[in-house]
Amino acid sequence: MTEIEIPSDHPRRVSLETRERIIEGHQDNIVATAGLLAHGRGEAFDYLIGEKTNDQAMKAIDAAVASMLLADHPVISVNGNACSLVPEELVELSEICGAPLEINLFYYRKEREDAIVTALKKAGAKEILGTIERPSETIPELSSNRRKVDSDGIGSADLVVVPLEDGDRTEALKRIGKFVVTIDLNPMSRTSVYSDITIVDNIVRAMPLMVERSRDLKHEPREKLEAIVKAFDNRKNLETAIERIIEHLEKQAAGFANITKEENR
Ligand code: PTJ
Repeated sequence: MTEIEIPSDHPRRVSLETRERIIEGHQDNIVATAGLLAHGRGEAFDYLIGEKTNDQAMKAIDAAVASMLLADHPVISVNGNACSLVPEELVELSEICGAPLEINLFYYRKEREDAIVTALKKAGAKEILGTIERPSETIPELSSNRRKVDSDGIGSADLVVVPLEDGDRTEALKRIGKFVVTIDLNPMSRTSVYSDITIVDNIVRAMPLMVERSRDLKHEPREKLEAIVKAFDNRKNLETAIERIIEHLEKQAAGFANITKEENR
């Protein structure tokens, strides 16, 4: 149940509504308590990027979607935060790209798994991998609960989408040869740095755009998709993402400088 009614003209309406969704997700067992903190960190970075999807994030979205469409066995890893914020989009993207959804939790509890299954089914998911009764295997050299993966999902995937992920598993997935795509507002996180493609944007904006672009790109020839992925360099992508933050902050600082000049007149 929503705790507050947010006025439609509130300047921070979208951010507050997103926050409410995370709180509700926590009350419903979908989001881990640490997920509330992770969301707050995300909010802070979103402020720094100007709460808008920039040109660089759009390039990363295209490369991510093209790589998913090219993959033999892409899989989308779902955690509590992603499920609470964008359940319908996860299902849509999964269907368009033929990428099954796999629940993979850092803070595993059976109640959380059940709550996420219910939310994904409500959003239209027909098949959900990664649940306790499914055949599983372990990612070597990873101590967290995330090491347990579905044998028909992440276990045999060539590409894994890991939105809002912790660094350890991204590194472990890379070690076993997976192509990793992530969505992370922090361009300096270990996940951002280890991934092959990092979309530096809020998942609530990036996911609907990924759905839209996957619908468009699905009809493009393989060569065009391959060219998009080949032209993408994640190091440069992250450098540009940080430059965009600096540009945004410089604009903000210039705005304050002008106000001060006006006041001193
Ligand atoms: O549901 P579980 O048990 O699997 O746990 C999920 C969390 C998110 C708690 C777990 O993966 C975790 O602890 O992640 P971290 O290490 O806090 O990393 C999450 C990353 O996601 C951080 O770099 C945040 O800046 C980023 N982030 C948070 N909210 C958003 C985001 N990125 C994009 N969109 C967001 N809305």
